Amino acid sequence: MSQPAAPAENMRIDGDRLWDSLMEMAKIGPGVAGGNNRQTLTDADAEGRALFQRWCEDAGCTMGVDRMGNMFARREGTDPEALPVYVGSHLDTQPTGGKYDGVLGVLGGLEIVRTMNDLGIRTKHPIVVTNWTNEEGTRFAPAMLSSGVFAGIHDQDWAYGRTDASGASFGDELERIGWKGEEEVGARKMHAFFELHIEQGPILEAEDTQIGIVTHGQGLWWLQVTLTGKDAHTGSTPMPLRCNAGLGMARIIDKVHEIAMANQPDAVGAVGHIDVYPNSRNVIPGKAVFTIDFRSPDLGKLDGMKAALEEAAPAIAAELGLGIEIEEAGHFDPVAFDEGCVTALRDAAERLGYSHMNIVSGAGHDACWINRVAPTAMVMCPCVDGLSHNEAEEITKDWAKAGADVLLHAVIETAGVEG
Ligand code: HGY
Ligand code: MN
Ligand code: MN
Repeated sequence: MSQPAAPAENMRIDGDRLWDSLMEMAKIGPGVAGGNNRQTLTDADAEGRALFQRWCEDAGCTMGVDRMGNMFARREGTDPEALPVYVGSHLDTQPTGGKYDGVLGVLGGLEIVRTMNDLGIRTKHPIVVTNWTNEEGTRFAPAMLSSGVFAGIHDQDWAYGRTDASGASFGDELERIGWKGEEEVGARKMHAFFELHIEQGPILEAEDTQIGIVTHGQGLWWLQVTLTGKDAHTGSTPMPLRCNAGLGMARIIDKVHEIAMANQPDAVGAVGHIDVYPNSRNVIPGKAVFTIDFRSPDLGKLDGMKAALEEAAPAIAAELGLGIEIEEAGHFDPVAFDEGCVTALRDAAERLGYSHMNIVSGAGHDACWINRVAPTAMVMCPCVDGLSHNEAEEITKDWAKAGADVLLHAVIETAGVEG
């Protein structure tokens, strides 16, 4: 007679329910091409938060909110004194974002609570599902702002003062949408933190692998460069007399690419944010403001790229008669996640029979900061063509289910099942 499957092997989430929740959330803050534009602290963000809170309360959780708007939905454990196991990610999106970046981790966390309710599972440690405010850093730089305040990296008042392109401040916008909570940021202590996230790169799909066990995350530098030249007529100004900030920006952008290519295979560099003033067809730009994004899993390469840029950019500016200012707009060193949490995820994938591989996260995540204050690890699922930060971002229902199944098992194992 065949051995009955170990009870745990049959413990799976409800993939259809998770998918339906993802599709429901995706209706809030729709993009123009099938994805999402639910930027942080907008009315759409507020609407998504309200839906998430309703779902959590329907699942028997109590919601706490801290002074950065971070949301914490708590499912009680049998030992109320035990530090909770946290799961979660972010509900805010890029302006041309996908339906799954961040959202899968938040709603995957809710799904494991719903599944534990269905199965009548009681854990020793409470479980808390989290939505971190402003992970993307696209409206208010830097990325992972609120998990950074929670981890003691950023000062709360400094974060409140961050402004968007219109000059609106983070603090005012958080107040305006009604999600400025009372809790002290960072007062909560964690037994562990797990984040489920789409890979946002091509590796898992190319390797035909269902699960990424994230052992490390690459580090990041965001450098905001301001070049100052002189507005002048594009037609009547002789070439030798020009102070063209747009030309300086173009040469520095090319230099960013050159520096990243000189540090292959483990380095990337690009400029995604560009503002040119006065941005008129027949005016030579007198000012250019742009942000350089360097990343590498190798600390030496990461800091070396920054140093190379800080040497080259002023020389380019001087050659063109431009003023230059370089501001550090975001930074974190490469991250090594907690061995115990990583093993819990890998054992879960093994037990569930999902193909899995170790992977380094190319993108930054809230887990990169929470790793500073609690044992932390991440689990990833593939995404189609490795595409993300694009409205065409896609995953399959099976990939979402596999990731949430692994999250379920790792969290239950870490939280301890009682009775
Ligand atoms: O920039 C990042 O890596 C993240 O998607 N915010
Ligand atoms: Mn994300
Ligand atoms: Mn993102």
